[in-house]
Amino acid sequence: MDPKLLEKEYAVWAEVQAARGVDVEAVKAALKAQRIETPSWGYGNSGTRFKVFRAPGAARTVEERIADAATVHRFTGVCPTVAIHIPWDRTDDYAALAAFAREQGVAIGAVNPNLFQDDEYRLGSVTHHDPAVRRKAVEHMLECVAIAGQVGSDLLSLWFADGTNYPGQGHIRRRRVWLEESLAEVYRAMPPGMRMLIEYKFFEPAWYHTDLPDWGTALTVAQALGPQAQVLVDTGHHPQGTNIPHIVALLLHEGRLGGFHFNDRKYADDDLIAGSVDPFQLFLIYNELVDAAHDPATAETARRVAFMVDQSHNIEPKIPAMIRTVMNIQAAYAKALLVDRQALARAQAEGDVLGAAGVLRDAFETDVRPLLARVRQEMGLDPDPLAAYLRSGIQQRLEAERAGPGTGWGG
Ligand code: PSV
Ligand code: MN
Ligand code: MN
Repeated sequence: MDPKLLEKEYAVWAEVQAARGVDVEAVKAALKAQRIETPSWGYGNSGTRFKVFRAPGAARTVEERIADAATVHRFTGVCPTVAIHIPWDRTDDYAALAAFAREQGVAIGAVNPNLFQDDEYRLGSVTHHDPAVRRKAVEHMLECVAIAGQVGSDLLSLWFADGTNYPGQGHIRRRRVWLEESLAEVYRAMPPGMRMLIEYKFFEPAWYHTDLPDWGTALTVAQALGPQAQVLVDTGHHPQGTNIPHIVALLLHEGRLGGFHFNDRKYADDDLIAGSVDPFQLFLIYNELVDAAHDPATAETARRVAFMVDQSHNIEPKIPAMIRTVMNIQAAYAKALLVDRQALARAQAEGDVLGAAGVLRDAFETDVRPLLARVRQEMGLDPDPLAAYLRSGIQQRLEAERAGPGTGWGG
């Protein structure tokens, strides 16, 4: 857009919002301070169990995945860390990998052990009936605690595929005891300040029962372990119709909301671009976070929440998909910051059902693009990061440089 027109559009926007009582400068400051972590695995080739399509220019090595995360950070300004998955991102020298990331302009964030790809894990990892398999799983998590230390990360992010496919296949309570025992050993190995984020998922790959199927189960495990254990909410990991903003509010109340894996879905764990299918849900999640940030009882928990993306871009170009993701998340946060919290509290206190719902709708229906464009300009960025990336020639360069074999990881 013509810069003069952009300027005018923002001026009118800011005037209207100020007249509504919005502290526009505070909103801009919050948006500039927002941090979103992108996942290394979102930059390599991925697919479904039917087919992996090779995307021209997709990252093939851990260095290329980190470099692509750094590119996303350069265009968006709010993605200074990248999550790694071990062994997909395995290397001989993690200190050197961290230094490489720093040179690129990012840091390594959450370390994700992989407890689902080895043959030994066919019947589970930390809940396997064979102590030798549980040992292997614990050793791998301990290795990831050490890796986190070497790369300067304070987040260990855990997801387990553990579960059973048939009634009677496993002893559910015994498996729970093994899960807690295994995690307790890892918990004890974590240095102070490191957090263990426990992710749940209601089904897949197990079809009859999953050992960590929901937020309540993850919460009770975290509570049994101690204050450094918290729950990770992956937005794609719930049954249809689940009220995720409600879960977010309750975990904040318990002081146990550790982080998110943002993505969107239509049916199950589809791993689509966050905010692409249900932007209203993403807004309502951020509405709970902003509300909690204003409440002394929950502010500290809200401040430490790790906002991470967990997506696989199977048919879309990876870096543009990640930039789009970040823009969608920024829009959701911006709208949540615009909620008139006094009007909302008043409507709630008066039992004004439509009034309260209307306050949220008003914020959600506000066009925040002029605001975000301005925020980016003030951060020294292009007001439209996606268009800027597509114009930059980087994609064409990557496609030329990375032509040839290699799918990223696993072959
Ligand atoms: C599992 O579906 C999951 O959401 C976990 O976070 C994994 O670590 C990630 O996907 C990548 O497979
Ligand atoms: Mn996830
Ligand atoms: Mn998932």
